[in-house]
Amino acid sequence: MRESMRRVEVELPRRIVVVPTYQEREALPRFLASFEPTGFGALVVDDASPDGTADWAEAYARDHPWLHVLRRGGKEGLGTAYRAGFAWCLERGYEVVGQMDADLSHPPDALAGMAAELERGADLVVGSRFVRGGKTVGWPRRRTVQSYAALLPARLLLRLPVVDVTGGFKLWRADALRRIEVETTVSQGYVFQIETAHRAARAGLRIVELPITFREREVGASKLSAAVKREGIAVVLRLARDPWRPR
Ligand SMILES: Nc1nc2c(ncn2[C@@H]2O[C@H](COP(=O)(O)OP(=O)(O)O)[C@@H](O)[C@H]2O)c(=O)[nH]1
Ligand SMILES: [Mg+2]
Repeated sequence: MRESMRRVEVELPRRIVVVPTYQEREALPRFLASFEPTGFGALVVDDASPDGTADWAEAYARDHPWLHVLRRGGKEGLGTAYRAGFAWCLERGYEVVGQMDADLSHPPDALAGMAAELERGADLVVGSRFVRGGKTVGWPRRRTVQSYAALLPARLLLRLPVVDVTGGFKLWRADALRRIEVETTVSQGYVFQIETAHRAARAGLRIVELPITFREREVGASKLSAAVKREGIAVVLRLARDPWRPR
């Protein structure tokens, strides 16, 4: 058989991490370089970033078959990006689906230990800033106070067993995402993290938190806005009144 006719079967990883991006053209190349050795696949979900994040990612994906890019029409919010990304991964039969920020805040080398917890029987593993051994680097005190101000009332009102309920570094067993019916979550923005933690707890999933070191971004800017915070309060209050019930 001629070389050119031989089809090369590339075994794609059955584990993938969803990486939402908005205006991350500067951070993404560095993130992907540090991510590649993990052996996980990555799905970049970009909301038409004007800085050309998606164009760059698509070009990079041509030589990096473990990378996929989902382009969306406009900035619709972190929660909607995750819903679209999770649907993409579940349709394609991935067994483990994760979440990570593109700004190098979450350490890729923690993924192996998180995956080991799934193999030991966890349904959801949270890379946690706020359990013993976890920490945040580069956060002004104001940001720590803000984070606790969001996290503590949400934890109390919803009786969440997770400490780092607002964090965005997680690995899910694909079946666990199906159990929580992630496609029917309602959050547009960052409160998606709390909504999914709430559903995970209500569904009785086995949740493990592992300590991580979170580093505040050195390039690009945070997308956390006042509207996102307002939606956070509204959704938490709604969930407290009318919690989701597993089928
Ligand atoms: N696709 C998409 N990604 C978003 C959106 N908002 C934030 N992100 C991404 O979500 C991740 C976390 O956002 P970031 O601004 O770092 O939030 P912070 O760490 O809380 O300051 C980053 O990778 C952002 O690019 C959005 O509306 N759509
Ligand atoms: Mg960030």
